[in-house]
Amino acid sequence: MTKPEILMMGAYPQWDMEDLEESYQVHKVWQAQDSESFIASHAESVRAIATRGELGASADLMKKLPKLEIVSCYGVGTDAIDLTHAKASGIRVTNTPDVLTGDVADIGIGLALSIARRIPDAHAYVHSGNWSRANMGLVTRFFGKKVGIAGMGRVGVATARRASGFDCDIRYFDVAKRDDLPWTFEPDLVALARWSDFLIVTLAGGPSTFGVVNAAVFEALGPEGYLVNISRGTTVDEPSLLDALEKRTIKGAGLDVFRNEPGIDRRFLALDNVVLQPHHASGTVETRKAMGQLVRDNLAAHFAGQPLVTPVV
Ligand code: 8YV
Repeated sequence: MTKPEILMMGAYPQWDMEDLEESYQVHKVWQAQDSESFIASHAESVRAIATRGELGASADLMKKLPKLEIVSCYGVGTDAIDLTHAKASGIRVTNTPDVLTGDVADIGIGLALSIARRIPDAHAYVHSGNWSRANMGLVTRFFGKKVGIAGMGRVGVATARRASGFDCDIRYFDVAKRDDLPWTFEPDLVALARWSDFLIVTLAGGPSTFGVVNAAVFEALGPEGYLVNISRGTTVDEPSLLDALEKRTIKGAGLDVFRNEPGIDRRFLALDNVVLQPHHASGTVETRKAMGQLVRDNLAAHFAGQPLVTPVV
């Protein structure tokens, strides 16, 4: 039997690649000299796209593949996939929810601790030999502080639970109050920022959240406030964030995501009040194994005519 053909937009770990190549004919876009002509040369036979959260699949790409049946995304965020086009064209879409929630929430708390307690600076301080000359300057406490969570989806809930373990007071912003949760709902993001010592952004990406964490939010967060972003770079108005960090109208930021990845704005690199991560919140071996398995399970279910495991569309 001939193997179904898959267009892969970016690499997965070796264990996933080996597994996929056993069941499918895999066309690797990222290895092509000229991706346009590479895609065109396989357009008539590709039945699935395997992509990653940040790479997505545009309507343009899908339109080039007349036999396309399914887009399987290695990541929970589908904001870079044109779901409207997929739905209208009968193309199924799957993602990898739940399996990455804990890791992303861990990094939300990890970034809050890292920026407030200045853990990377402390590490550099010990390395530099300065410790024998003087003690490092004092830092800011995290436990017991006011933590505002913007976006009370799976990652927001997991982050709030973790912050509760640090005896933090928690409030959250979202489109609606959730009656199943014990924390205080705040329908106004600026008001949440004004109340918060730490504002942790866990919103889904996409047009409805584009740039909502803006200059007014930073002004409300104030010179003692910290921002943590583990959502998408698109949710934050980045020039305003950079201004606030440079002018120290907020105290600092812990960031896993950016507007332009991996070529982030170079202004970030000159700052001493940030901790930066390379969009790696879900990047543990354990979670990435589970994400890859879910991508493969969805593809296998589709080609076996079975219900999809985690359908989006
Ligand atoms: C991944 C993500 O880093 O789940 C998402 O939406 O952005 C991340 O978990 C990414 O999809 C892997 O490349």
